[in-house]
Amino acid sequence: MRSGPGAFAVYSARSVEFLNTMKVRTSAKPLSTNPNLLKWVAKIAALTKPAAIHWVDGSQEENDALCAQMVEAGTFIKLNEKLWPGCYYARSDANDVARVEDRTFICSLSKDNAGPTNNWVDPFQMRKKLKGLFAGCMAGRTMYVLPFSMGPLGSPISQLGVEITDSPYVVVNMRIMARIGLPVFKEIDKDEKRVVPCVHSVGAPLAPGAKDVSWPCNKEKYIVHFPETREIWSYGSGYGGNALLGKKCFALRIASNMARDEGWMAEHMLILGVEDPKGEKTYVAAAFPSACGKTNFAMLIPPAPLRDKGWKIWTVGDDIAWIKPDASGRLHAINPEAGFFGVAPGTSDKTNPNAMVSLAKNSIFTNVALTPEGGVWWEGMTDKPPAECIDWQGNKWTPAIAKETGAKAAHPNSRFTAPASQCPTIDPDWEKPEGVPISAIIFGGRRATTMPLVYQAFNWSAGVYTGATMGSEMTAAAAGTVGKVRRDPFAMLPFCGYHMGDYFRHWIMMQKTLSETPRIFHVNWFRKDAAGKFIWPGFGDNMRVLKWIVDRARGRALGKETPIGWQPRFDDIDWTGCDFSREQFDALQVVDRTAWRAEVMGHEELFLDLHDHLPKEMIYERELLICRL
Ligand code: TSX
Ligand code: MN
Repeated sequence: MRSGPGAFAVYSARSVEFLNTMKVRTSAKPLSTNPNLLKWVAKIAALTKPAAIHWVDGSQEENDALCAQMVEAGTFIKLNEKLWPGCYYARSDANDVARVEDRTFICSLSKDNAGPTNNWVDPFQMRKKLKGLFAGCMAGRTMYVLPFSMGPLGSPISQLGVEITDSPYVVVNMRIMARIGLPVFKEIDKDEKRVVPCVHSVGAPLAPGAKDVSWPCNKEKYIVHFPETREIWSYGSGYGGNALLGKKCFALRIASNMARDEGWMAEHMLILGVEDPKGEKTYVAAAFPSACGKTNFAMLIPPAPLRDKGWKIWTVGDDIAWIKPDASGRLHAINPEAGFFGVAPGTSDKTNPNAMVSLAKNSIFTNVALTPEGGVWWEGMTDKPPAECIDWQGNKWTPAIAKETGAKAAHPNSRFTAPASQCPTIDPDWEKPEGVPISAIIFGGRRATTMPLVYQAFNWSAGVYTGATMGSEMTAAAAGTVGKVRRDPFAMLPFCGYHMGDYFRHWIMMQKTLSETPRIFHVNWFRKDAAGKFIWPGFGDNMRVLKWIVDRARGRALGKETPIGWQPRFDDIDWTGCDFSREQFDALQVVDRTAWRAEVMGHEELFLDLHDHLPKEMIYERELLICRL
C-alpha cells in the first residue's frame, strides 16, 4: 500500500506501540500486517477510545455471531426462519431514517472546487471539528475494522477501502453490499494499492454500565468528504448512505474525484444487458433521479410475446456504475456493489418479481413493518394488507388505523439489503474483472408533460446536454412545490464530489479518449394525458423502448429526426401483444414547441448557477436546440 497522503495519512509515530499497549480488549488480533493500516487503526482508536477492536474477517461464523449479538441487544429481530430464511429486521431511530444532504460536506481545499451544489467547509476547520466530535465517541463500544473492495476483488476497475465503524449493523450490511474481510486484507497487505480510509461512528458513547438503546445515533450529524486526501468521516447516523460508506460516499462522491483525475467515470447508474433473439447481448447504463423505478428497470421482465421471441434482460447493477475505457477505447462498466439497498415500499411480485426473489432470504430489512408470523410487509407489497402488524416505529398498525390516521406501516424510505447474487436475472458476467461493454446510456426523469417517451440525442455533446439538463417532478410534498421540475444533472446532484460544471466538462472530455462513444437516449415513463392519467403502461412494456434503443445502438432501427433528437415512429416499435394506438403513441411522443420554450428557460436557470465552470458546449447545444425549435 502506498503511504502517500490520503491512505491512512493521519497517524503518529508512536501509534503501533500504542496499539500493543492500550488497555482495550482486542476481540481479534490485527488481521493485517500493513504498517500504515496498523498505525491508522491505532490512531483512530486513540482518538475514539473504543472498549474493544474487532478486525472483520467476513466469515459466516462472524456474521452469525454479530447478528446474534444484535438480536440480544434489541437492534435486530430474527425473522421467521421458515418464511424468511437468514433474514433480520431492524427499526432505526425516528431521527435517523434517510441520507442527510444538508449535513453532507465536500471539504476540498478550495470552495470553488466543491461548487454551488455542495456544502463546503474549510478542510482545516472541519478536521478540527471532527477531532472534537470523534474524541472518545466510541467509548464502551467495539470498534470494527472493516476492509472492503468496491467491485470484484482484483478487478483493475475496483477500489479498496477500510471502514472503521462502531456499528455492527454497518458491518453486516456492508457484508452484503461489498466484498469484505480476509481476502481484502490480503490484497491490502500484498499490493501497493491505495486504500480509502473511512471513519464512521454513530456518535453515542456508552458510559460504564449504561444500557444501550436499540438504535444508537446522534442528533448532530456530519457526513464529510475530503476529496484531495480521499478520506471519508461520518458521524451521528447509522442509516444507509450515511453509514455504509462504500456506497454513496466512496463509490460516487470520492470516486467521482478519482474518475476525473484518472480519466474514467463514477456514475449513479444501473447497468443491464439486453439479450436479443440471436443471443447477442447489448449493455446499457441508465441514470434516473429518485422515485423513477431504477431498481425495477434494472430487473425488468419483458412482456411474454417479446420473451417468446428471445428477448431477455440481465441485471448487472441497480445503482452505481464505474465506467472506464479499455485499451481499445471502448467503455466498460462494473457494478462496484455486491448487493441491492433498495426502497421497499412499492416493491412487489407485480412491480419487480426479481427483487422479491432477491430479498427472500439472507437479507436485512430496515424500517418496514413486522407481521405477527415474524415476516415483513410494506405498502405496495401485496394488494391486501395484513390484518395487523407492528409499524416501523414499533406501534400496532391495522388497515383501519391507517385509514383513520394515515399512518404508514413501513417508512417511505424503508429498505431491504439483499445479495445481488440472489437476483434471478443476475448477469453471468456481472463480476467479470474487465466489466461489460457499454453501448448505450439512458437518462430519464419523471415528467408529466413536455418530455416524450423516448428520443436519441444527435451525438455525444448533445447527449451530455441531455444528461446535464435532466430533471424530475417532485411527487410527495417534500421540500418544494409538487409538480415543479427539479433539475438533477445526471442524477448526480447529491453525489457529485466536485463542481458540477467541471463534471459536465469531464463528460465532454471523455469523448476524446474513446474510439467509440455509447449512443445517448432520454426516456420518460411518466407522461400524463389531459385527464392526468399515465399514458404509457411502463414496467415490462418498457422493453419495447429498450429494444428500439439497443437496435439503434447496433444500427438496425430507424427513427425520424425531430428538434430534440431521433425519435421512433409508431412502426419502429415492436407492439406484439400490446394494444397501444398510433394516436396514443403520437400523444406520448409529441414535441410541443411551446412547452420546450419553457423547458430551455429551465436549462438556462441551471446554467446560471454553474456559469463560471460551464463548458461552452452546453451553451452551444442550448443555442442549437433553440434554433431547431
Ligand atoms: O418502476 C416503475 N417503472 C419502471 C419499471 C421498469 N414505476 C414505478 C415508479 C415508482 C418507483 C412506474 N410507474 C413506471 C415504470 O415504468 N410507470 C409508472 C406509472 C404507471 C403506474 C401504474 C400503471 C401504469 C403506469 N398501471 C396502471 O395504470 C394499471
Ligand atoms: Mn441511488
